[in-house]
Amino acid sequence: MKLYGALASPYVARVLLFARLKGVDLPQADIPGGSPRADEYRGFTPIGKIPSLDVDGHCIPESEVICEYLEDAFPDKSALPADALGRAQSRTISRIVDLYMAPISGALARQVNPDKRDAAVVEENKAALEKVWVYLEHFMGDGPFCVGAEPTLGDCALGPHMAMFKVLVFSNFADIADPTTQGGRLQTWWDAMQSHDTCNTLLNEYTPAFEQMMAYFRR
Ligand SMILES: N[C@@H](CCC(=O)N[C@@H](CS)C(=O)NCC(=O)O)C(=O)O
Repeated sequence: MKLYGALASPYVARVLLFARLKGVDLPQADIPGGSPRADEYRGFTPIGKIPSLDVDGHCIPESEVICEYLEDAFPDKSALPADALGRAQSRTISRIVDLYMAPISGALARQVNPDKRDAAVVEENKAALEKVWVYLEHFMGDGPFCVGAEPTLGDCALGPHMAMFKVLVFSNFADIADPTTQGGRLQTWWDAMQSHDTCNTLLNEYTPAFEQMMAYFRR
């Protein structure tokens, strides 16, 4: 079993954090052909995105599906809440990240350079992001993590994404406030992530890896 994809991707970071929480050894390997766009990699996964998991030559694509595979294949230590409702809550956070938060990062990444910025696009995405914070806070449990006292799937999705937003969005768009510094539920959550050894270590590895990509977005 090996994982293809660089840590600078928040989706790769999600899988790595999930595996670490479960105590699963998940080796990373070079992408076949050297790039997600390479023919060799497209032969393995025509989706052409990272991460993908190679299980004896079988491809499992999509970070969320990879996490669920790890949960099924290595059941000794779970990284989902114990009860059905908690599991649904944790998965909901992960879905909100993928369906509503991720498209905003893509849109704002194209607006990082102030000389090429379209104020209307920024405004539209700022408004969309405010809704995302409402969705997250609404569906998070008591905490301090997304659901309960331990990090689970939802934290693995949201943690790297929020760390990416700190570098990509909150540092570049003065009008878009960082919700993890506003004293609400998302701050409680972020503080918990910082205080948790495994989460903190992963986020501290992820952030400089993503920062290296900022030169590309500033063009
Ligand atoms: N829904 C996918 C998203 C994966 C994704 O968008 N990965 C990006 C990197 S962050 C990618 O591979 N882009 C194609 C490329 O880099 O050429 C997942 O959860 O795994």
